[in-house]
Amino acid sequence: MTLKLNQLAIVFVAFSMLLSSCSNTKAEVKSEEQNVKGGFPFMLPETKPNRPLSAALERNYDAFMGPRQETNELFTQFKYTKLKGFDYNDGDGTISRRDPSKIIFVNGKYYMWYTHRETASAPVGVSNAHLSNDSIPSADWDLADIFYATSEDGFTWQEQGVAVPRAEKPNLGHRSVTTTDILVWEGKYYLYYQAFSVAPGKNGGDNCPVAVSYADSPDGPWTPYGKDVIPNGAPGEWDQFSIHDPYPIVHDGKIYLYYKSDFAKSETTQLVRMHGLAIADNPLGPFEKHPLNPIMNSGHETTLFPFKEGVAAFAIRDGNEMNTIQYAKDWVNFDVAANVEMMPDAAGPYIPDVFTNTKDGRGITWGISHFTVPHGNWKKNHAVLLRFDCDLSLDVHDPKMKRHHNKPKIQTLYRHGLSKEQRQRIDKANKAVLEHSK
Ligand code: AAL
Repeated sequence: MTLKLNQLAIVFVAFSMLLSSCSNTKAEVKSEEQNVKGGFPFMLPETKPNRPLSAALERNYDAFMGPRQETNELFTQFKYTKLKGFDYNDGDGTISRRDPSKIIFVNGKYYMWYTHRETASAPVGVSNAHLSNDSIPSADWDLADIFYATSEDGFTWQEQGVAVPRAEKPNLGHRSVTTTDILVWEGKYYLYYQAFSVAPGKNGGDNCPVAVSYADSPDGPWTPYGKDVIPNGAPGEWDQFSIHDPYPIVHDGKIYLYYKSDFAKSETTQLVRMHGLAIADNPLGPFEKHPLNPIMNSGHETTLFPFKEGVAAFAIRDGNEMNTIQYAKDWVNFDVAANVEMMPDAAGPYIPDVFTNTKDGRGITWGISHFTVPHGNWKKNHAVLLRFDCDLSLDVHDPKMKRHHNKPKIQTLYRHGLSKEQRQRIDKANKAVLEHSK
């Protein structure tokens, strides 16, 4: 018996020595192969070099579609153009247009839908919702209807009027219908939108479910389905109060509807915005919420487009990964694919293949977005629509859109100055330091 054990021990020691010599050999082999003489090459290899790399260089090749911003198809600059065709009463806050839908091209024209508010006075603000009433709006998107406009070139638009009006009291959406997006499915048109039955802010937050209306033509008439299709989450869940920015795309023969929710607000914590996904076989539901929700940890309004076999998404001004363009090969698990600047708010892109169930998304080059409080005067709070152009397309290569960064004017930085309290705190600290050094 002891003999057997000794033999086993010898075999074991021999085997582990062999192993370590192997792995060493492999590592030695690896570094030998990679032991490219000298430092990292001056000309940045377009493909990942076979040499030891730092985490940052590993990431530069693994996390991005190109090692340079120029060759990263999901990196772009954004360029903005003022639209023709919309009047805002000299920006006095009584007319607002915001949260545009995706754009579709039908019968030789571009169509878009958006939130339209025309009220006697400017909004009092979500935090002053108690001052709102049947004619005074709380938020900029309160007391609103869904309007639509058409265009031949995407720069000059003709406002066509109301598409989906507020519902009759007490029906869902009788207070305000907003933040809509379009789906084209089996030749019919569907508009999903936020349906408010209480002034935003009056029931503790910007709380609403999502409803839908349908039509045989983009010019309507639109028939309201009359009940919510993306309900709020169960009590205690992240999306229990708000389902915002419904954004349907066709994938895998189904409707993938992405949405935002505002949550985690408390006495001491600010709102968090994250995105979820709900999937259905039929535009009128039932929609099944994805068990991994939230599926994006950053962003505000939803903007997505099919890209290659996956989907790309904008993560604008909220969250640890804000100001990024993200990519999910499986349409669920997103990674940062580019860091960008001056992203369009509430962007509604023109996406030719968004309803084609494509397995090879070609990307986007333009769309319509909004800009809130354009004059910086909250007493005249409203939003305006504007056009954005970019190069997030596999079929366009515009070097001007791949420039590394925009240079803001110094006034922009000075306008973003310290508050009186912040300056007083610094002055007090400086004084203490001086006192101390005497
Ligand atoms: C927007 C969107 C939703 C919110 C409000 C109006 O930016 O996220 O629509 O409810 O703000």
